[in-house]
Amino acid sequence: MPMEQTMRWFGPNDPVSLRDIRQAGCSGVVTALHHIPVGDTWPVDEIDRRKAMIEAEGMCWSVVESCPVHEDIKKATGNYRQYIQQYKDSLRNLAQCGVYTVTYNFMPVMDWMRTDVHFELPNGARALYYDRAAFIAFDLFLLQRPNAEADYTQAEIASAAAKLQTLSPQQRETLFHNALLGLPGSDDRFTREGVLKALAQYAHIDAAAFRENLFHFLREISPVAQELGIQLAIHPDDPPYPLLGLPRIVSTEADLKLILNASPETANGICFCTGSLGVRPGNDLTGIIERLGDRIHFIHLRNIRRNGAGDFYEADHLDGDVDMYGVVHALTQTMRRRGVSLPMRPDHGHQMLDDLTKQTYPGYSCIGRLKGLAELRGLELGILRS
Ligand code: DNO
Repeated sequence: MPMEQTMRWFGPNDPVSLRDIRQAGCSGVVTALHHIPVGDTWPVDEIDRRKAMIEAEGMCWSVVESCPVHEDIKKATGNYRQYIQQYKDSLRNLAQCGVYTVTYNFMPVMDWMRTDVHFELPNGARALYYDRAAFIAFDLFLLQRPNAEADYTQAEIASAAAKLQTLSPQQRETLFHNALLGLPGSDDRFTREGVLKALAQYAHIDAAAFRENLFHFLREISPVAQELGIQLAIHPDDPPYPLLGLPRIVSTEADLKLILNASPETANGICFCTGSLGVRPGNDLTGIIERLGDRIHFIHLRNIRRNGAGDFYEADHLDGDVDMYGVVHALTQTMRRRGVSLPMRPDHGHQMLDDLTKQTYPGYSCIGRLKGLAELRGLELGILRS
């Protein structure tokens, strides 16, 4: 049984249309009600309307990505109890409409982080890039986060300073904006003041406290999800290590195990993202599938190429440091054992060909994802037939 092929759609304003996604070969769509403010309940009529749009193009709404978690829940402050209730209400409404897989993340303040969203590859296509020295330069010299120096070695600070010297004022501006790009699916950007304020609110929340906040949330929502038949899929940290002094607790296999053990329902599961987990050389991706595969509810397949300095770029789906053959092989075995077809989306793609002149969400132009999906589909078919 092959994986269910899906693509992410950012809704009616996405320059990539549902028809494009259908033509790419997808039967499922991954989307979210991005226009609903974070924390508000997703109403049934809005869910139904979105679902009808997808079905009108001959596909189904396979996965919600994301139903975002309000910062109050992450910090266990303010109105977090009410936000948890509202989260449960959104799950109830989704189940009522027949949408049963929900992805979310528990990264504080920001979601993914890249320093360059137009990194030019030798063939002229563009990819997303994380340059650690540039990121540190952003943190120390552009954001000027108080006490940031304490998080870095002298050598790191020196190479960040050297990096800054190579950047023109325009490039510094671009770096600043890239690092503060809003959540995917929104055009809002953080301001410097806004970020510093948001970061300061985590000053007293270390990894252990942050983990407790996640576990509390899970113990509240997992039983509800289980009863509704909803599968929750937590997305790993991207990149999978602490940034800007913030705790990150979904970065390793050990983290994932703690999360799965925190609430025993099978509804409490994982979005297995190879591009996020793969950035840490110590993460054994095929081993994670073998050991935690029963709780994988959604799959993001993406490749990355790292260097020894903590930099990485998003490589072709079948090229890079992630052993995509091994990953897809392990996934096919897990699905066979469980008797399920898990939804999979090619995560990100290069901006290439006609898309080079189009304005799309970073990582989510059409042609590069179509290429990735086609390659992955062929890889999987070959594995299934051999
Ligand atoms: C980036 C995405 C993430 C992901 C969220 C899930 O392209 O993979 O933004 O959607 O972290 O909550």
